[in-house]
Amino acid sequence: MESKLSENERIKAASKYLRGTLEQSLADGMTGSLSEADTQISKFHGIYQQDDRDLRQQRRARLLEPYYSFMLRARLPGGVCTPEQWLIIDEVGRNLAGGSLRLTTRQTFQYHGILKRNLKGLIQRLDQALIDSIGGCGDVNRNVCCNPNPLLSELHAEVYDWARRISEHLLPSTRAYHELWLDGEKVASGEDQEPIYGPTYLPRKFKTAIAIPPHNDVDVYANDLGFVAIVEDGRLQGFNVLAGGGMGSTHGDRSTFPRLADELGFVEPHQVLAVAEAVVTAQRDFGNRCERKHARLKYTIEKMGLEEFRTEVERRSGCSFAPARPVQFTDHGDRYGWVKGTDNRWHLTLYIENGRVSDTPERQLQTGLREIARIHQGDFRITPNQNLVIANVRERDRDGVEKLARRYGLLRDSVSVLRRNSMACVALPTCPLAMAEAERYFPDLVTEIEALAERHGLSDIGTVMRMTGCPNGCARPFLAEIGFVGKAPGRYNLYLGGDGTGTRINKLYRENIDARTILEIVDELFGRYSRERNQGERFGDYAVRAGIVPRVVNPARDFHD
Ligand code: SRM
Ligand code: SF4
Repeated sequence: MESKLSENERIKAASKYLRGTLEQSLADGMTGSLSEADTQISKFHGIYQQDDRDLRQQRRARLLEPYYSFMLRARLPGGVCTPEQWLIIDEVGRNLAGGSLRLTTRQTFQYHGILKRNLKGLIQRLDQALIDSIGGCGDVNRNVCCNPNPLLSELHAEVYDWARRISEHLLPSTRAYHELWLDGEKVASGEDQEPIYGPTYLPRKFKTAIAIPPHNDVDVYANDLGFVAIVEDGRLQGFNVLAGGGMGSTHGDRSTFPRLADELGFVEPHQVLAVAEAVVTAQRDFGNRCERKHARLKYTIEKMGLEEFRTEVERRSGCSFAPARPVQFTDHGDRYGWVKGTDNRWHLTLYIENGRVSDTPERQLQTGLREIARIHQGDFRITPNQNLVIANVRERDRDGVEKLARRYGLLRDSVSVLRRNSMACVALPTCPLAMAEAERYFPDLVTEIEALAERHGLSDIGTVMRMTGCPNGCARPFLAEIGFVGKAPGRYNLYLGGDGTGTRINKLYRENIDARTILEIVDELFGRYSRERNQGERFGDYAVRAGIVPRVVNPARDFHD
């Protein structure tokens, strides 16, 4: 029996290449929201309709419609922007959005709390900074991540250029964005074309990242499409291509699971765009368009089998994969403070707790970064761990940048390694899918875990801890050594056993536990770890070696067991 296409497929097909009825929805002053179908189409333009969940009940009781506002996610390949762009990004956040910025786990920034009437002006102002939000969300290729490692300056520039080119190559080509937001000339929708995507785009979101070993800050194995740079004698030889990674799952649903991407093989740089396009079109044609829960590339590969998928990509791209080259990753976090690149430029990585750029009574992060942008001659790089690098600072400008960073409290030397290696997703109050708090609660939990670490003589451990408000996995908790995943208000599933390099999926240890139980468990396990660990052994490796959790080898089979 043939299955029915999902509702999203009908909406995309009827959208006339992503126009939908957005023009009318935006003009409707009677509501702060868009029509139901337009809330799906707006995502392709980088826009999510949300409502403040803290206010839901109160407003319902007063018979008011939810407090609607919008989140906009920009496209910023490799997370790189200039100081001039930063100043506009900052200004837009203060004037047209909720006041602050949010750096994301995919190296871009989001605004929350944008009112419908301000959307167009906001997009136009960003356009003046040459920043767009096309494909920030939606069933297309999203922001392309790229290792921001400034140490290897020339190599970073070359690899970053590939991130930019892949992003451009896989952009939707519809003129809808220009027409709707930038007053571009109207094109009859029938004349639009999508040579790569076709009129119904992809079955589901699609993510691409490039890593430069030994650093895996981008968590390359969590992406639908990954490129691992192969460097010999300081020169880029090509890339190992990976396909089929992803984090999203549903509690208790064994047909969904996080998955590490598989190796397809090695290609030379000139083959990158053809291979990227072939992976995308194979997913376009073979992905599941009936059940969105099973529509990501990881499920397509599980169903087709890796060999058949590889052959399909080779056929479409005209490239033959050579055997993947051996690679070794050592970490998937950021390196903080000042470092000097191979070209003698300086780079300062700042810790930004959970990516939230705002002024607080303790530190004026937003103001400080604005002041730095006013004097900075290099660039800014958002990291895949929600932090920020003030990059390419000349020797003679270093003191000036450092002085401002100190004045506004941006250099948080006393922050523990544990906290620096932790991150949380947005969750409440804006995320409609959150089952529990993450960003607003995690810093407090980390404080309590820091105290436990200290009690057991583990103050210097850099255990990677991540929290999300639901199992969609936006802070990639299933790659953490300790992952907390929201189950219900105040309750989390606890996962253990990531390897600290983003190359092993962790395993459920306890389900649906509250903060008190979490702390009791961590206390006990840290005690055991401090007594029984081998020299240099990470907590996640210890948890697997000691049999606290089994090693997850095949998540499709044993993630939920
Ligand atoms: Fe995510 C949905 C926030 C990275 C997996 N994610 C959402 C939404 C848009 C909720 C929604 O659908 O309405 C969240 C908006 C919250 C808010 O109020 O801002 C949201 N995701 C985020 C961000 C902002 C988290 C953060 O704290 O930084 C990240 C934005 C990245 C970006 O700039 O593009 C973010 N999301 C991720 C990642 C990490 C990554 O890509 O490396 C993942 C796991 C990897 C993956 O895709 O498998 C991720 N987000 C999801 C999923 C599950 C997808 C799946 O295959 O099941 C959803 C839900 C969905 O798509 O249905 C989701
Ligand atoms: Fe929302 Fe869940 Fe993503 Fe957190 S992990 S931002 S709660 S969808």
